Amino acid sequence: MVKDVQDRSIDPASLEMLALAKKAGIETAWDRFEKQQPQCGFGELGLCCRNCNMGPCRIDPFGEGPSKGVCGATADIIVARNLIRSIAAGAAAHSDHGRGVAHTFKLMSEGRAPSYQVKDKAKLERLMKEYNVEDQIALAEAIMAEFGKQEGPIQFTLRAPAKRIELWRKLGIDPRGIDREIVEIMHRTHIGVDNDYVHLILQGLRASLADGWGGSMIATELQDVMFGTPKPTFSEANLGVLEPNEINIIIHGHEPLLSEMIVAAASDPEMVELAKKQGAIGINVSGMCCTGNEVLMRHGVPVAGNFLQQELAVATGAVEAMVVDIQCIMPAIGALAGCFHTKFISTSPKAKFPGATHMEFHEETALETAKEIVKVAILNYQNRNPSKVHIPDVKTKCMVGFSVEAIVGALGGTLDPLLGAIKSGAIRGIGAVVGCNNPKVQHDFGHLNLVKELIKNNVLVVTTGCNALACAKAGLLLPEAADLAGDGLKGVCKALGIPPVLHMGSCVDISRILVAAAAIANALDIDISDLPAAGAAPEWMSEKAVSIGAYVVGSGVFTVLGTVPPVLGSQAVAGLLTAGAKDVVGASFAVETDPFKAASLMIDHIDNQRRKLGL
Ligand code: BF8
Repeated sequence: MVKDVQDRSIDPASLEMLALAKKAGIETAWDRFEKQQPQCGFGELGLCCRNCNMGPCRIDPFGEGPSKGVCGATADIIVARNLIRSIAAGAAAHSDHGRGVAHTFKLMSEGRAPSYQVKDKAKLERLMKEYNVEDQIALAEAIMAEFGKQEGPIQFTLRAPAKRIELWRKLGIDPRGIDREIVEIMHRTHIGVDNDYVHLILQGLRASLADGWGGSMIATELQDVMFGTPKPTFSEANLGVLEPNEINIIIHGHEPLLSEMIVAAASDPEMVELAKKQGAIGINVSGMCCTGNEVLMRHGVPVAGNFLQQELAVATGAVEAMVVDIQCIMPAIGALAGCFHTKFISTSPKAKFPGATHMEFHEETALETAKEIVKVAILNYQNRNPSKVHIPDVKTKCMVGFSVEAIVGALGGTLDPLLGAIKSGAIRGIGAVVGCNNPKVQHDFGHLNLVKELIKNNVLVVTTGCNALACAKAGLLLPEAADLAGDGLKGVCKALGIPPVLHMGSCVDISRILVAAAAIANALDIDISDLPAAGAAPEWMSEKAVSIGAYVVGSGVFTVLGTVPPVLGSQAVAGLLTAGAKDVVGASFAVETDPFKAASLMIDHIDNQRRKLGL
């Protein structure tokens, strides 16, 4: 547990704001985390069951108290059920995002969402070919139908190597429709249904695969079609991107359906003119969390920070509006915004918050609503209290936007240079480092130290989500960061002019990493589980991260978790996840809270894989 304010983060902008927050008596997630100590020991071990009203039941981990719930459920059953319910929630969140994007794509294709257009025609055509349909509306219908498919396969799973698909089929975890798998988790974890922990975990993997190769991949692909496939571009990251003399609008959440429109509305000359009339020199839109990643990589919109910085951004006193949609938005923002002039604006029909002004966003009238929101922010500038404004002078340049297409482009149109560098050992392997912040870990400490260790050891890092933002703030997304890499990786980066850490986007864009892994495995004619690659989520906290971890392992990639998942109450479940899974899906989890040791685990795994491949 982090006690001293100066130990809460390693990010200088955050430390500056944390000191200010302490002085001003502003409460943050770190303070609330401390007030929660000690956290429930049964919950931490996954041993609390609330699935029926004979409970809540809890199992005594020391063997002195109850060893079964009222229905007779053991620790193994309770831990497995709790875990896969988290997977269901995480998969639902990603996939509902994907569904929202697919719905908008359908409305756009039918001419009912005029604010949206096709920006990547080539990708649209590739998708139509993949789905074997003749027109855009048929594609939209086929993709919408994926969610409720009663029988498999879902189309994008066919992108996986043939050996992986065969394995999924053999294990009975080749996913059907996303909704189907999530409902089946909720059914099987109801009292008195599925009480075999292995069988439960397999269903968890199946639903997670429907997320990674289904809901998340649908989100990524259709976002690229509507908003453009990211290309390398430069921008800036950290709280210092807020401008003292401009209207600051922060877009926070996940769906670019909203953030794209806010970005467009804010550059409307009418809006800029109105901002000037209010005495501001312009409108400054910046991002937060994954929607920040979306507009960062497509438009170079600067990003104010990652998950644990959302309250610190409001505490700068310089934010006219924080506009949010879904996921990872702290309900605490409402009360905090009330201490400043900041308008906290919720927009999703699915997500309301105490203290927020709700300006509901619908695809049919997207740009109009975005303009109304921007106007509210502009008119709020006059309420800013200059004596409360404190913007840390900390921001860092970053190079972002490495979609798979962009990586292949940077390599000269083929994966061959990358394969050659892996074979020669110049690149030892690939590390996918992703995920959240969590006050259980010193903010950004896990992310940055793990990534730096990997690149120092010639492991090329691909990153998304809040890890990507931590790397952006620390300068690791710049080509110059190659100087921190081992000689082999440094040489490759310098020759190609790329950073040693490639920003691949938001958390749904981990689907890009799956596509890249499948393409590399296919090129080498091996399964994903044979690749010299490993994954990590050093500071994970969300249920989406649980689903991600499950589909990454289910796809064959060894993954190290930096915070302890609530499974240690069952030795059987913990053993299955950290060892037994290797014999089932060819990959397993490790839990390691020390990022340096986590890097060693990943590097050892990569070296083992290389040996097995004869490299
Ligand atoms: O989807 S990494 S804190 S912002 S859950 Fe949330 Fe975690 Fe950040 Fe994006 Ni992902």
